[in-house]
Amino acid sequence: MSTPLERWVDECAGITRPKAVHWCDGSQSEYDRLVREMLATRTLVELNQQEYPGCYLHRSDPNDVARTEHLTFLCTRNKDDAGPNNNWMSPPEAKEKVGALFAGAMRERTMYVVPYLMGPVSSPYSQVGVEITDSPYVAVSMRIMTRMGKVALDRLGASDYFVKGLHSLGDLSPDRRFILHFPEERTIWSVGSGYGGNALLGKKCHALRIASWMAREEGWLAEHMLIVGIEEPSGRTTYIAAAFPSACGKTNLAMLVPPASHKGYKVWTVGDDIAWMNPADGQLRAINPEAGFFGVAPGTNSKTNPNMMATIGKNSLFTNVALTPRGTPYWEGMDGGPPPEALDWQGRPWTPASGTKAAHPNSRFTTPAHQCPSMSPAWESPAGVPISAIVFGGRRATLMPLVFQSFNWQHGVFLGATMASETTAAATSAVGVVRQDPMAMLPFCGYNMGDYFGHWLRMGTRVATPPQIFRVNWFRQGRDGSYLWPGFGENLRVLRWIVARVHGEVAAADTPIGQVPRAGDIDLTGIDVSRATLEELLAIDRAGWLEAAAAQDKFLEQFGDRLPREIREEQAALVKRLRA
Ligand code: OXD
Ligand code: MN
Repeated sequence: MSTPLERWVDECAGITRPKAVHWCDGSQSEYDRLVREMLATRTLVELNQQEYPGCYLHRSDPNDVARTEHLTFLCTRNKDDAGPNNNWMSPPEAKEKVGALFAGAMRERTMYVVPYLMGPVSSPYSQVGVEITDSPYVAVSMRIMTRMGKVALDRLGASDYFVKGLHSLGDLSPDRRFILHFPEERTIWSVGSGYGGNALLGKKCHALRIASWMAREEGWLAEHMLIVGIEEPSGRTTYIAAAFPSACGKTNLAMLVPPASHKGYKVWTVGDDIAWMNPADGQLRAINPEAGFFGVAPGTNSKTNPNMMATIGKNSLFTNVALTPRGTPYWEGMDGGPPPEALDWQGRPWTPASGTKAAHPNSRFTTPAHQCPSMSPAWESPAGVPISAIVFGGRRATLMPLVFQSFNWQHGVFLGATMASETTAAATSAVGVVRQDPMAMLPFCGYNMGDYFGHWLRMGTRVATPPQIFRVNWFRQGRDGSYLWPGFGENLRVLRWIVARVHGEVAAADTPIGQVPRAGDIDLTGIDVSRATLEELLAIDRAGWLEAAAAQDKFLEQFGDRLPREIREEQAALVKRLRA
């Protein structure tokens, strides 16, 4: 008797017609063999093995370098369930249109069956998924990003409860690229892209879009958040989950190194991109469903993120970075400045005089989390870590203060729902445009965001001690375009205020937008930030806020009667306070 998984694999093979089917066991020998095969086909290029042991470079198709939000769809029976925040296709139309692209798509290729586990091995919150793919690059990347192979099959047994992901590179043409989600069937279809966010289906597709749907049905939260523990000299550790849009510094914050002025502090990394938070014992407890980091390379160096530099020195895949004559990777902002010559991300000769970027702005590394020196001893804890604070942050050159706190849970949900941020190179659209991005989930929420806000509101009543909610902005600029706040390790000073608030150890000033620190309560010793600059960073520009409120209003109105009354009331109350 075959299992539900075997039957589904047979069904997919019947459609895609691969020349061979390989079931991944997740072993090192299997990984090594796939790497050797990809070196032979030039899908991977070996990096200098003395300096970067076990590291390889992959150059993607130049048209396939970032998430393609306009080609990403929710396929729910009822269009309103996908909401104005998602592109929608009806399931029958999607199956007909995109099914045709899968027909015979693997004829010349091997089909890899990749069972994976999202979450720690023995956690009750972990989930099994299986990705079928014709890309060996995807198969090896999934071994870094998830617990892959036998461990997942053992957990699944003969059950039919797993997320099904079918992926084919197709012909890599954006004209025949679709990333489809069928949350009612817990199924994902992705064709025409090998890019991480489109093709490593455990990540955005499963752990956010499908999981957010499941989370609403089951009473938990699947969020685009890093998770960190802040350990103070007293030994107390406080866990924070923080949502920032793609390429806005989640990874750097998750691996923050306390500045020299902060002896005795430690920042422990639990996760850098996704948090699954479940109510337990009156709190929200978070696990990181991933096992690796898929980080943005440009700007990563030993000042911005020394822990990441230590992590990626071995067993890592680099995608679309430049290659130096020494066989080492290079990207803009790397230590030591640009090499005199290199091959750029497309393999073309490059020098600093070329006037182009050597690495693609969204070039990435894929690297195992356990190699990171700041990994928390609790990062694989089956029960997760207790979350005391939730932080929402965007990239805003103006207006948004360095930090403030919500008045209560409902107001905090409103603060998340009205987040806006400047767009980045992580998706193929204009960069630097302010867009509303609630909870940093606009590209990842697998259902109508009006319902999502309602779900968030309810979650606050499901735990006796819900986390306290904050907004932050590290990216304020002065008139000359320079950053007002030093960021990176110095962000610990802001996290300290958050921790002190959570424990009831510091006061705050009530303002129309929320509770703002008194300038004396953010420690400035040892940094070159004047009291006047800090005051500017914490000031409330009422006229600017009224303008922002109008943009928020327009965004929220799209959700019509799916928008919870509480969010509408918070919006009206904000405007009233600003006008008072
Ligand atoms: C990511 C993203 O890759 O958010 O994490 O785009
Ligand atoms: Mn992300």
